[in-house]
This record gives sequence, structure tokens and C-alpha cells, in this order.
Amino acid sequence: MKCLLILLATASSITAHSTWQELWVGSTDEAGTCVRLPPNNNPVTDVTSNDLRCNVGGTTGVSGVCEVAAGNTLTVEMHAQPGDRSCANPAIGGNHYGPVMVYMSAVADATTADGSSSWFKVAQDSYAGTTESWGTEILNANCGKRTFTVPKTLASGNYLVRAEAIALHAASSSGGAQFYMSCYQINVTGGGSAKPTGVLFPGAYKASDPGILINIYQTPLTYTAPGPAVWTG
Ligand SMILES: *[C@@H]1O[C@H](CO)[C@@H](O)[C@H](O)[C@H]1NC(C)=O
Ligand SMILES: [Cu+2]
Repeated sequence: MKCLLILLATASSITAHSTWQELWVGSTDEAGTCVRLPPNNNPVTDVTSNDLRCNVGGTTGVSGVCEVAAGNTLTVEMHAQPGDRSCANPAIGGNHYGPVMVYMSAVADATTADGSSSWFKVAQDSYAGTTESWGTEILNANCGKRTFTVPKTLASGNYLVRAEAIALHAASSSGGAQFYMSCYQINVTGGGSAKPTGVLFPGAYKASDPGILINIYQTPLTYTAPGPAVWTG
């Protein structure tokens, strides 16, 4: 019986895991052409690991670079299973409640950058008091898509874009938070002169941060997502 329960628990957590897989530039679907795709949909749970940058294997680049004009939008897209973009399936299901955030990092060459450079936050959906307001639930309501504007003032050049969802359903014990991230390789054109300062991964998060070690089932619940404030240009 115990084995069966463990099997069931394992099965349900696997079906609930997810991966950031696709990217849109404005209204153009670039699919998976410039993503460093993680090997599977398992989360990272160690905030001190280099895997926190761009997921397992994510310090190594791919050949594709997506080009975006400063001031245009990018849309990162998450789904549970590889290549399954069906809106009928939750992007991140299984009560994987938590914030959704996007970071960028200026790099010399997006195809070779290892993610050790500093990251500034460009988008965030955290929590606003209801289950539906969790970033992950907003993502589910939008078929896994989160759109943000590349600030018009941002300096042109190569960047990594790091999309992240943190699932907090088991975050009341240390190491229980689940980090899902992928990095996209981007070339920003027509930008300004802004070079925002940022944070490092690992380093930006601690296992004991109130946005990472938290019982999200407590009432009333207040929540502050980890990392720096959003930079909007
Ligand atoms: C980025 O875009 C600029 C402007 O179009 C171009 O000169 C440069 O070669 C591009 N770099 C990469 C790595 O795509
Ligand atoms: Cu999961």
C-alpha cells in the first residue's frame, strides 16, 4: 500500500511538472528555435546550483538566436509535455501555485554565454490574494503564455532571457520549492543606452527567502516573490 501511494504521488507530480519551451517575437511564433531546452520537465530544487541559471545543461548554448526590436514584445510559453502546445492541458497543473518571472542578462554572445552574468527582472506575476491570481494560474489561463515588453531604452546586443515559474505547493519545508526555468537566446536591435544592474544565479535566492520557504495554504496569505524589483526601462 505504501508503495502504491508513492507510485501514485510520483505519477501525479510528473504529470504536473512543466517546461518553458517556445518563444514569440511580437506576433511571430518562433517556436523552439532559440530556446535552451531542458532535458525533461523536472524542477530544480537546489538554489545554490548552477542549474538555477538556465536549468540542467543550460549553461551550454544552441545555434538559434531570436531577434527582437527594443520596444517590441516577447512571449515566453510553458507547457507540461514536450511539444504539446494544446490549450486544453494546463501549462503547469497539479496545484503548482507560485510566481512567474522573467529575467534578462546582457551577454557578449547568446550562443555561448553560460548564464554567469548578471540578471535583471523584466516581468513578474506574483500573488494578489486569490488562487486565480498566482502567476502560474494566470499562465494557465493564457495557454502557457506570458508576454512582456523589451524596454525601448535597453541597449542593443545579445541577451539571455530567463523565464521562471516557482511551484510552492510543497514549499513549507526547505528545499520543497520547485524552480522551472529555461533560457532563450536573443538579439536586441534598435535599443537605447540602458544597461541595468542585476543579480547572479546562483546567489539571488536563498532557500530561506520568504518567497521560497513558505506555507502557501496559511490564511491570510501574503506573498512576496523572490529576486529584485522589475525594471521597466
Ligand atoms: C544582432 O543584430 C544586429 C543588428 O541587426 C546585427 O548587426 C548583429 O549581427 C546581430 N547579432 C547576432 C548575434 O545575431
Ligand atoms: Cu511538479
